[in-house]
Amino acid sequence: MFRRVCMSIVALTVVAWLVAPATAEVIYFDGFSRPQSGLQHLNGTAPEVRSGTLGGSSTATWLAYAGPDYDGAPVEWDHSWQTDGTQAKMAWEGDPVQRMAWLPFVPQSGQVYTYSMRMNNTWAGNNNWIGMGFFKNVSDTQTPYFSYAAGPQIFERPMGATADQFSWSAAGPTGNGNSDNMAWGVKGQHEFEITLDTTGAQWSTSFAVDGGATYSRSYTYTVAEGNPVITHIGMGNGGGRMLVDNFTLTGVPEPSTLALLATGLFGLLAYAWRKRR
Ligand SMILES: [Ca+2]
Repeated sequence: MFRRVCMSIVALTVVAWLVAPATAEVIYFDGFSRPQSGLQHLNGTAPEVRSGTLGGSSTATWLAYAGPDYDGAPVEWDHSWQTDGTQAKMAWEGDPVQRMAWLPFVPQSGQVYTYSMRMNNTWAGNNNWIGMGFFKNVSDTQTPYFSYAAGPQIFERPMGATADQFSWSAAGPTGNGNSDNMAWGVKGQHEFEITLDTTGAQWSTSFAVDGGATYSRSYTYTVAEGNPVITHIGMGNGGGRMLVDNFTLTGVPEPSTLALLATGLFGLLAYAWRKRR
């Protein structure tokens, strides 16, 4: 009888595991809904969700800086980004310096990560771009703004014939924001998404703006390029100003993790049943 019940539980667990779709786990979320009045610095504050799983940190706080200025002025931590209670915005202090905001993140293998956010470039000057992506070597002495050598990133910039004409382009080892990697659209609020698939030996990444309706690209890192080294995810500008909301990083745990959980659950059930008996 005991064996039969156990076998039934095992069978049900396996079936449930096979049938249930792998669900995305929220690693980070920030809707920038802070209990505050007026503007406050983003730097040093915690995102609304910081699960501490799948490569995120349970103690993560935002790192935000302005600069270094093109003239070599030092990095200014904490002046570059603010929250207004509902969204985050870039503080504007006159100079078109880089203003970045990051959270720590080291991707694990065997995952499918999705990094998404709503962004609005509110500054339409020539080539004043904004963007988001995966980065490495973030510290107070190294300020790696958007660089093709880092992880996958996506940009929006007004470089068209008119101020309302915007472009989107993706960057990675093989996509450097060149014209063949670009799409044109109109200024305004858009939904951005980058996926990073680490399930294969060679990682792959894809980009979508407005669910792919406005922009869509993907590629796989070659053996020669190697997979990117990533220590943070972030957002920022190269002269533009931006409003952002619904910053989200999710991961889908690999099946072996779920199988382990299922095995543990089965063990507990069997133990409870036996004790009851
Ligand atoms: Ca919000």
